[in-house]
Amino acid sequence: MPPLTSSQKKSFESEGVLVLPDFFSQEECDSVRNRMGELVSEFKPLDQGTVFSTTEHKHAQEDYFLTSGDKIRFFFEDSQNAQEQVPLELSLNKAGHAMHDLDPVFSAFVRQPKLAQVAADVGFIDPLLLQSMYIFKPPRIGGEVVWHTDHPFLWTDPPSVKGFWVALEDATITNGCLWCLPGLHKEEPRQRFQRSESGGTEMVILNPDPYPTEKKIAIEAEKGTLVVIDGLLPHWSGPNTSSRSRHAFTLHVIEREVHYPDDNWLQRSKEMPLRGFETQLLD
Ligand SMILES: O=C(O)CCC(=O)C(=O)O
Repeated sequence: MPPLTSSQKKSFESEGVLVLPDFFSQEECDSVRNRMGELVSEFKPLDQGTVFSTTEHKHAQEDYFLTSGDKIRFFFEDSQNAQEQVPLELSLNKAGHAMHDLDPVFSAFVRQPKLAQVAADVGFIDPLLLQSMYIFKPPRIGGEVVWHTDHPFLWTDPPSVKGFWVALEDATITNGCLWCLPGLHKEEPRQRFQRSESGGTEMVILNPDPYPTEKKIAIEAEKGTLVVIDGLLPHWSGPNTSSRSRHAFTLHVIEREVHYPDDNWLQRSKEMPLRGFETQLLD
């Protein structure tokens, strides 16, 4: 996999999104899918489950979510019978947020020269791997992910976060693929998600205007496709109304030499500092 071409780099700068089909092999995708299957089978839901919903936000006040930045935790879909589905992965919304540091299979998946090279090509100087999520988007109950940008959730001064989203299964309009608003990453952030004095979190609205979603484009992506998303690019995914799941993995990366505020929701313990790609570049 060669480094990005100059036209791909220019396109990412102007659009805020870059789609790279066949970036990961079918086997690489299956390695993380199978590993997640094992992690799910070890999970004891009755003790720990919590619902993750971008429309309801109840999770955002719960300790189980707020302390998950350096753990592997599971979050259910917000559906009446979600926790009774068999097998369990048919009820899960996502797992997060540190598979890439805690699990050897996920660590090997992200710490590959080809991914480190793309990160360098889209501008990272000294990248830190902040957050990983495995998104299940199960058939019929997989929920909408509302329009948002990633910077408000993973705030740095100056903004530096970028998302590396991987289709682990074919993502189509019917099973809830990503959509985005190309070019809008040049606008100022409209909100900031931060820890509140009460011990929970709050969404501070900086600009209440809705995004001009009539300009949205669908990112239908075959298994193995990498989608690089600027931290200020508005994106969305619809509910999965189909009979097929839409598994995806996403890694959020920030620059080391920026300010990472203490009131960001995602905080690591001192024993588990953020790490980089720790691999050679392709050049
Ligand atoms: O996979 C999805 O549906 C949403 C992913 C997302 O919002 C992200 O990776 O930042």
